[in-house]
Amino acid sequence: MGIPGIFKQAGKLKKKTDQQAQKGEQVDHSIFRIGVYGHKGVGKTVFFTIAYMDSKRSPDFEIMALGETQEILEEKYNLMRGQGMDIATGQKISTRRFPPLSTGEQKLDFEVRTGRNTIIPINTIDYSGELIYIDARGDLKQNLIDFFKGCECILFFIDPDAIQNEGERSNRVAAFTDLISQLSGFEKRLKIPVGLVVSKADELPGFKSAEQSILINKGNGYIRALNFSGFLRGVLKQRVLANRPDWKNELEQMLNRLESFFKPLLNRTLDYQVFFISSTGNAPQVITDPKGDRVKVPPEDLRPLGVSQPLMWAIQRIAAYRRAAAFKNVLKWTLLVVALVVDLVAFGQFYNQLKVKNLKSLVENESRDVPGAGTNIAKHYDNYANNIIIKTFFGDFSKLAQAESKYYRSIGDRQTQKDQQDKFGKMLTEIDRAIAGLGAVSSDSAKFDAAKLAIQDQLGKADTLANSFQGTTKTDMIAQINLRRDKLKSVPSGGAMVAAQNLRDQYETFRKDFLDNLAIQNYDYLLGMGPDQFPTKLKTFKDSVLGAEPDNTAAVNYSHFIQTYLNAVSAFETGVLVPFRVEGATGGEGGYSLFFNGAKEAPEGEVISSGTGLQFRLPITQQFNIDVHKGGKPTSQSYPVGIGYTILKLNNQRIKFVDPNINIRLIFDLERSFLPLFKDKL
Ligand SMILES: Nc1nc2c(ncn2[C@@H]2O[C@H](COP(=O)(O)OP(=O)(O)OP(=O)(O)O)[C@@H](O)[C@H]2O)c(=O)[nH]1
Ligand SMILES: [Mg+2]
Repeated sequence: MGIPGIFKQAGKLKKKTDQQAQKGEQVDHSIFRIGVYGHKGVGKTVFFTIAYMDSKRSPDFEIMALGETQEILEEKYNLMRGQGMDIATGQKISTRRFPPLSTGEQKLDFEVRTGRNTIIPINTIDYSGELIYIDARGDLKQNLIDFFKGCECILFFIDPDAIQNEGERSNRVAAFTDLISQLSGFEKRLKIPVGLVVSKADELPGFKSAEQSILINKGNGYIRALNFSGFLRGVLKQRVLANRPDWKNELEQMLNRLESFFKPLLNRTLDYQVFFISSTGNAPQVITDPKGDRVKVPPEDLRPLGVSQPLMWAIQRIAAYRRAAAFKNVLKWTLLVVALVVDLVAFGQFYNQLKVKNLKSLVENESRDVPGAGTNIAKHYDNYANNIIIKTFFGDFSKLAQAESKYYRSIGDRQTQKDQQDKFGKMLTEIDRAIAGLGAVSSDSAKFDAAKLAIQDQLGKADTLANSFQGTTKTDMIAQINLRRDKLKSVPSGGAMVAAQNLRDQYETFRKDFLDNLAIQNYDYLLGMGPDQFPTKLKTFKDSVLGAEPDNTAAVNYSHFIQTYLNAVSAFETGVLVPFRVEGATGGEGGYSLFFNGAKEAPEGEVISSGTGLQFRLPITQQFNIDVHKGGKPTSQSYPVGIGYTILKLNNQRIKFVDPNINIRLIFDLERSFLPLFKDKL
């Protein structure tokens, strides 16, 4: 049939309806009119054929074809199964083929048995999809539109190719939007259910089973009332998708592409559904026909998926509408309630949007550099998440916000803590620098004191910061601060430093005096009690100068050294036994003895060469002589020993007390007695 033929046939159909009306025949309202709206090649004819044939296998949903419909569909099915007949030659065709593209319109009459014995008559038409392109010629298209206007449910078919192809998609969107607006007229609400049917779903990699045929599952009907993003979220979080992540992703992508299809629906009706069906189940095969052309043929194993779903749904929805229409008032109220719910939801969304906007600006206004920003941001999220309306009606949003809050709280804390620790580190560096810089201003006591005050102030701030931490971090920080505090304490003020230098100088003078006199073994001076002698001078310095500064650590230390020295001197005053030994000088003779002539306290006795254990008590309080005897008889050698400490001078060269004639030496063990007492004391 060429184009004119199509017009002729369409004209006939129109005329028939007109005639029926003229004759006063009642249009049978008990018939369910279901419109399958689909562009060329979308799979309408194959769908009708397969839905019909496949229903024969289903126990509770059977489609019976009436009159010529049966013939038409069975012929097509046979063709698909490879049992067709070439119309031209009358020969059997044993290769499987898809039915040819439709021409014109073909009325299809069915009876559907649902459940046990409910029989529902159904009317629809199959037609060439050419007819519905938006720029198709006038009256035929109008005829189709008239048919659709009489329908109680529309199934809009679209195939994956058209969804993927942007140009084709917008074509379909335009047709769909046009259809919806024609159906709803001036009224905003669409009064019939509309199903969006994605045909040839076998072309979608994630589509595997009939379970995936229905988009909005039982119990999730509310998502139809949401705006598109809410709808999308609602769809994707359905339980059936939980274990099909691939399908979920694919679905998300596809629904996003289909967004424009939902827009006209979302505003006009709550009664819609989306289906994914495949009439062939398995993908079609491509073969080379006898003429050498590549043709697509049905797979050998036809396993239709979900094909009965759109029809079952259409029947259920129409039945529900009819029941509702029987109670017009009820319907009115239902619609009102539905409208109210929609409005409420809309209001809720508006409220939520405001809240989200507010939240966004609050979060954006938080300066990230400020410590605690993370916590503040988390608080904003918390406030939003805990808003009772958001919590009740926008649970998803609330949960998301809670998650954000948790994230920011952790980041916030971590970030703040790190920032604060860095800050603390910098403070310490600053304090150390300032303490080190005190020396430079020590001569100017005003500046010095000011600088010290500033450091104390910084230490106070560091304290505050440290106290904002907890646990070991805090303990460590406080220990660090205390170290600096001690350091600061030990830095004397400007004046104090000068004084300290003075004190050090004076003490050093004393030390030098001591060392000088020790070098010349001026023991009378070092140990003597006279006013000009060393211990007296030392004591005066200690009492009058050092004693005046009991808080000065250096002064206290000097006093302590001086006191030990003076204690040692007192020990000498009461007498210290200094051991000495007599050795025969190299090549010397034996048989000598020493006599301490006139010495009360000096030990007496025979001194043999290398004898040990003899002692002198120092200081020596009376004059005496050491006489040398040989063979028990005095020789002419006699050595005078003076009062005081002069005897110690014997040690001047270690062997001072040597008589070269008799070759003995008298060795005072000053190393062990005197020097340990005084040396290094000062
Ligand atoms: N992959 C796949 N391809 C299909 C399926 N159904 C139909 N097709 C392919 O789509 C082509 C067109 O299918 P038809 O049912 O004739 O399409 P139509 O909507 O009736 O097209 P018009 O009659 O021109 O409006 C077929 O020849 C097949 O190649 C299906 O379930 N899966
Ligand atoms: Mg067709």
